[in-house]
Amino acid sequence: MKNLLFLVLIITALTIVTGCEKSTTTDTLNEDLCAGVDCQNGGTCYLGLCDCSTGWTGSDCSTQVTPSKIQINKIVIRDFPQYDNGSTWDLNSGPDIFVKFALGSNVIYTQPTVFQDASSGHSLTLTPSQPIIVTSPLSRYAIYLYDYDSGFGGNNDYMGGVEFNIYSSTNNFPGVVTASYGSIKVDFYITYNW
Ligand SMILES: [Ca+2]
Ligand SMILES: [Ca+2]
Repeated sequence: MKNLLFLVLIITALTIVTGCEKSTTTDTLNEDLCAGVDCQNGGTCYLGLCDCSTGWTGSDCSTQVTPSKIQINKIVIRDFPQYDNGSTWDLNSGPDIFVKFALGSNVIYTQPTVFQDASSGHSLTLTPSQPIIVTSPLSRYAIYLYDYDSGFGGNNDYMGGVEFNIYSSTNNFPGVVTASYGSIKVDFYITYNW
């Protein structure tokens, strides 16, 4: 009988604890403290403070965290100069385009193949075998276009280039960044790492 009473007491105690779980003091406090707190960019409020998603910081998660690196997974050349001072790039055919990606004079990537006899109006899509890594997102990088004539390191026609910002602290981390200048237009498909 004593044992049975003890068991009943335990069950009663458990029921009270379980019953209280849905509305603890913390929940009420959390609701109070989080009233009017608007956490941006997927952040969640806990006890009045925002717990931000990766890549965001600040009291309301509206400040970007500068990525430690940006990966370029794909490059699409949407437009390029049609003529070399009024002449065609090659005698009887379109340019054989390849690109270089650089930081200042430091070439980070040289396309190992060419887009043979490219014609305007058609996008040229380049998917590097390994993503190109940008390690200094706030620096200005550059894309250069060449018409292949006699070897990747040899005498090629320089078609033009663009220096551009691949990242800015207020750009909301777009998946595609466009570098354009004159008749050059190149899209970079990128992902971010922190
Ligand atoms: Ca040429
Ligand atoms: Ca050609």
